[in-house]
Amino acid sequence: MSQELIDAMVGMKEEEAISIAKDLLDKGEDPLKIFGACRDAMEVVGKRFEKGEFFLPELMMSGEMLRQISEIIKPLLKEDIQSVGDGGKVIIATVKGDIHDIGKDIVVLMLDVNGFDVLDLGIDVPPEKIVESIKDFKPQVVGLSGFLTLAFDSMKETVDMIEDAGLRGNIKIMIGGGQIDEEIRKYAGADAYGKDAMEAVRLSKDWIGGN
Ligand code: B12
Repeated sequence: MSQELIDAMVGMKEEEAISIAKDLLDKGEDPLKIFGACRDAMEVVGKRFEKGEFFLPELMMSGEMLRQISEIIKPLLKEDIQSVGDGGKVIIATVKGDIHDIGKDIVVLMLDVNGFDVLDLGIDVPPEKIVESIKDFKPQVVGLSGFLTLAFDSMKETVDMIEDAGLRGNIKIMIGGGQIDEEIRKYAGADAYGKDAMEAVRLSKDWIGGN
């Protein structure tokens, strides 16, 4: 059934994909598994785009399908998940030059339903804005998202600017997104790399004290 969802998404069959996702939920499928299938579909779409078989409209359509499926899943997660992060503040942003926000939005959603107070700064966020927001919002954790190769430098620039502003000692920085890995974490000088939204929750929970 998950494979059917992947096929529908890769086949750009919007209505079919949404209806399969709804059916899976009705049958009691774990919402996070549905996200997993969506991710696999996006992976295929991305590869086809790379090979020149898909173009921007397909990238946009796949993004739109995932956004709609997230909207359906959201209320169920709110009911399901026990709050763990009371009192924790997290800032999340997609870094400068990058406008991919679907992965970031899932991270925001998962932190939110887990009880964290999340400030979402949006996309293409310059380091200066992140520094200013840290001063105002006073988070314990900052999460930087990016899907493009150019995001690596934006992440490094952001971490450096946080350091230069004298704020680095008070906060933990996690990074994530499509191309991000442990190597990029070292390059950017972040504290941790998270492969998915659950990892973002786990890291925040560990850092803020697991309340
Ligand atoms: C959808 C999509 C788009 C949509 C984005 C819509 C949107 N609102 O986000 C649109 C059409 C706008 C788009 C545009 C472009 N895209 Co695009 N896009 C994708 C695609 C297919 C999927 C990305 C996605 O949303 N995945 C779904 C989510 C759920 O992914 P996920 O990784 O599972 O997310 C989890 C983790 O990453 C993690 N996570 C995410 N953020 C964070 C943060 C923290 C702190 C933590 C801990 C974890 C974490 O948690 C998430 C949830 O579990 C990818 C291919 C791919 N497979 O990644 C290409 C891809 C990222 N795009 C690519 C490109 C080239 C572009 C464009 C430059 C194309 C163009 N010529 O204009 C533009 C860039 C514009 C810009 N300046 O940013 C390339 C990047 C190549 C590179 N090396 O830089 C990719 C890899 C496609 C490819 N294979 O070529 N794109």
